[in-house]
Parts: sequence; C-alpha cells; structure tokens
Amino acid sequence: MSYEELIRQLADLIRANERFYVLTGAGISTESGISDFRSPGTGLWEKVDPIAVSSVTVLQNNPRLFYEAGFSRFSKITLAEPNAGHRVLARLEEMGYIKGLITQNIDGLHLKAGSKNVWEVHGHLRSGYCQGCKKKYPFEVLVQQVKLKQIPPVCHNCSSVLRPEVVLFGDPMPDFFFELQHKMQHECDFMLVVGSSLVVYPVADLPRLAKKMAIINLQPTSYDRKAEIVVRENSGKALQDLLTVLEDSR
Ligand code: CNA
Repeated sequence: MSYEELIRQLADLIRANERFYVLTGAGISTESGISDFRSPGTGLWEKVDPIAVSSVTVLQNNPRLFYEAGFSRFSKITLAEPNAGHRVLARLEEMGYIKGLITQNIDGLHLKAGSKNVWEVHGHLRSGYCQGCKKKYPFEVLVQQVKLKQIPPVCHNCSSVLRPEVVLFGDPMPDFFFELQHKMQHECDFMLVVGSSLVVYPVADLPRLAKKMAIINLQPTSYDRKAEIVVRENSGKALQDLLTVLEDSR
C-alpha cells in the first residue's frame, strides 16, 4: 500500500472511532532535537546507559554521580520547543478527534504545544521535590544549584537531596496510571502510537488494551503485527499529512 493510502486509511480509522487516544514516546520529540533512547546511531543508549546514571538506585546511593553524569540530559530537555508533530496532535484534540494523549516523555512538549488532556505517565521536568520532607521546588531550583556546584542539590527545609519529578528506572508508576489502564481497557476504541519502541513496561501494555491500534514509527516494533496500520515515516511529516487529509474531508 502506498504512503498516501496508509495516511488516508489512518484518517478513516480516526473518523470511524469516536473514543480515540494517542500514546507517544521519545521518537515524537527527536525532531525537537531531543535524542531518544533506542534509535540506531543517535539513541542515548548507544552513548551512556541511563540505568547506570539515572536510576532511583543511583540517586539514592550515589546522588553525586546522578547529578554529575545524568542530570545535564534533563536540563537540556527543558530548552526544547514543540515540533510539527506535537502541534498536529494539539490541533486534532481541538478539532474533537483526540480524547486524550498519554505520553512517556518527560519533556512537557505536548502541553507546550497546546494539548490539554495529557497524562505524563513518566512525569515531567517542571518541578522537583525533596526526598526527605517532600517539599516541592520549581525544576529551575535544581538546575541553579547544580550550576553553582551545589551537587547534589538539597532542600532549604531539611537538607535532604532534591530529585526531579520524573519516574526513574526503579520508581513505581504514578497512582493515576492504574485508572488509566482501566480507562484504556473499557473506553479506548482506537489508539495511535507515535514514536515509541514499545519495550518499556507497563506503558507498552496499553496498546494491547485498546480495541484497535495503529503505529507511526521509524523502526519496527513487536506490535506491528497487531496494528491495523503501520506508517514508517518521521512523525512530524506523517502527522502533518494526516491533518491535511482530516481537514480536507471536513
Ligand atoms: P525509545 O525506546 O527510544 O523509542 C523511540 C522510537 O521512536 C524508536 O523506535 C525510533 O525508531 C522512533 N523514532 C525516532 N525518531 C522518530 C521520528 N522522528 N518519527 C517517528 N519515529 C521516530 O523511546 P520510548 O519512548 O519508546 O521509551 C520510553 C522511555 C524513553 C521513556 O521512559 C521516556 O521517558 C524516555 N525518553 C524520553 C525522552 C523525552 O522526554 N523526549 C527522551 C529520551 C528518552
């Protein structure tokens, strides 16, 4: 099937399924200059193992290593801007097609692009909190302390180590995740997965709960056989083409 036909069929599926949800991964943000984990050649895992520097075990046992080796990745992410793919998804929600967007990304770019109903299941970089007294801090406070060589950054209240509000390897999922699983099982007629290798669990279970699913991703995934449609293209281009078809048919 040609690329144009795949995009037309994807648009048909979106029009035919009222309860339509989107799940995104790091791939949608590579066009904003943020490396993903697993793309061949450019993925972060080819340079450094995030588990070895950014896990909850490292944060707790060797906070200095966490902040010296793993933290600059987080602070760089906060400088990125949404790309065409994020903007199209915000527009599709505004047009009434997307009922909700689940993202594994911590970059906050869906909210920056204007999406409203967003579940950031791995957290975000707008804030951090104290591991001792749980006091919240703007993420910028962590960045500033690290810049001033206060490593690791600490709480003004109780001097315990601060951490970003993200789900690190070894952290539990947020409480709302279990409601989300239930919602997908009972309310999702169609899920579009954009830019995810679908290997990080439990998020990678969500497409299995949807009645139907489709994929936009550069590399193959283990879900390709279950998918109604697989579009092997950059997410920015594929989503822009999808928007054009949906707008033309209104
Ligand atoms: P991943 O495992 O790195 O997979 C990304 C997938 O996207 C790969 O299969 C790529 O082929 C594909 N891809 C890359 N660029 C594009 C593109 N332009 N268009 C279409 N497809 C593309 O990332 P997952 O999200 O599946 O893994 C989950 C991890 C990655 C989560 O815990 C995230 O927190 C973590 N992560 C997030 C960010 C971010 O917030 N932007 C960056 C890096 C890692």
